[in-house]
Amino acid sequence: MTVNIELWATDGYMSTPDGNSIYIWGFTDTAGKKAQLPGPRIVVTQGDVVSITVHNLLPEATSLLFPGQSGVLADNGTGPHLAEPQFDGTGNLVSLTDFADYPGNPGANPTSIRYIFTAGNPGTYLYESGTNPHKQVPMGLYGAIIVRPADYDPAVPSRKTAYGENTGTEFDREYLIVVSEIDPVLHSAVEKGTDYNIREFKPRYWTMNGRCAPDTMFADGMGCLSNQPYGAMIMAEPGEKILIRYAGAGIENHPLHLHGNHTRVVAEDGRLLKNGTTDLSYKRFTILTGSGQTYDQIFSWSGLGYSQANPIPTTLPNLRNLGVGDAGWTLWSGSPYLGEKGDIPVGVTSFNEMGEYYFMLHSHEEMQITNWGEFPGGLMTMLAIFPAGSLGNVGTIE
Ligand SMILES: [Cu+2]
Repeated sequence: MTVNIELWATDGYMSTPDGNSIYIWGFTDTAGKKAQLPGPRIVVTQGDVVSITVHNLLPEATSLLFPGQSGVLADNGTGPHLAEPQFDGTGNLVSLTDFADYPGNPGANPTSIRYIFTAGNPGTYLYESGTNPHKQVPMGLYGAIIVRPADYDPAVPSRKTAYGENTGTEFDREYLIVVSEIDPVLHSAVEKGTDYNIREFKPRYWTMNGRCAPDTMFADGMGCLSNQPYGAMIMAEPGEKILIRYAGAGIENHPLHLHGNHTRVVAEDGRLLKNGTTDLSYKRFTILTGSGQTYDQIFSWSGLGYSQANPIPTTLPNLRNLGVGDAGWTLWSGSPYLGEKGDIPVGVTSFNEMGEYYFMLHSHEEMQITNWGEFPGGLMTMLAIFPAGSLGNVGTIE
């Protein structure tokens, strides 16, 4: 089928947990709305003809590249043709692909452009600006595309997969984490129209789905983060297969790791690491999420053999030997048993809702877990293990 998507390239503001408000460029899929960070998630099915029209409201030309898609066509009113790099009259590269002009440009080229491609492979992909990308992508003109396999059927467990039936990529819940970084000096220079030397790019904030920790742990669609609609909290029940899709939309590489769990990378850049005879999928504790790359991982939390019959196969320390009184231990439920709450020492605030377990997921480059030098922040979120049967349809991307 044909999927028609309209995006407006416009500006807006993002919030950071330290009270800053940062000017961004980005996309919205609703006319008249401000830009969101990252751009709207695009979820299609393998074989779909995807038509994306970009309306440019920015003060300079912009465009979209679709890494991982082939045969992308562009149409700015003269009919579809193969999208290709654009040069000015003297042979200088002005854009890596066909672009939409900006309103008021005396050149009077169209300010809307349509891109068309067939989603050939399932997987996780980025879309991002191909015009002044060193500036426009960090400003926020990027987003992610999920392509479902052609036989995807969420009602049939063997066909609720990332890459198709019999590829070993079944999942119960899925999460998408798009990482990037922000140099506020660039954003303020673009807002004021002043010069900025990209060679002096020095990030002060790092984002998961456009948010800096601890905002990463807020739910989707929080009113206080109106232009940053996507949370990055991972929630699971024991034994479930959890699919985590990482996408690196920034310039830096980010070593992301999940405490207490190895994940299995089943695909990179939207390509399954397995064919009929060879399985190149691999287990990792830390995944160096490269700039421009995507990683699909599946793991299952079983907690040292946790089961209903054997809830905690370990010897518990005395309460006095636990660090629950210290700042930062506020996710302790008071009970070591999943789904139970117990007494908390006087003076300790517990944010634990129902006896769930928490594991941190963060960048192992320590500077990236700060907000303008202040720890904790940046590329950090949590995996929370909830009691069986308590999560409903949390972790469903549509
Ligand atoms: Cu760690």
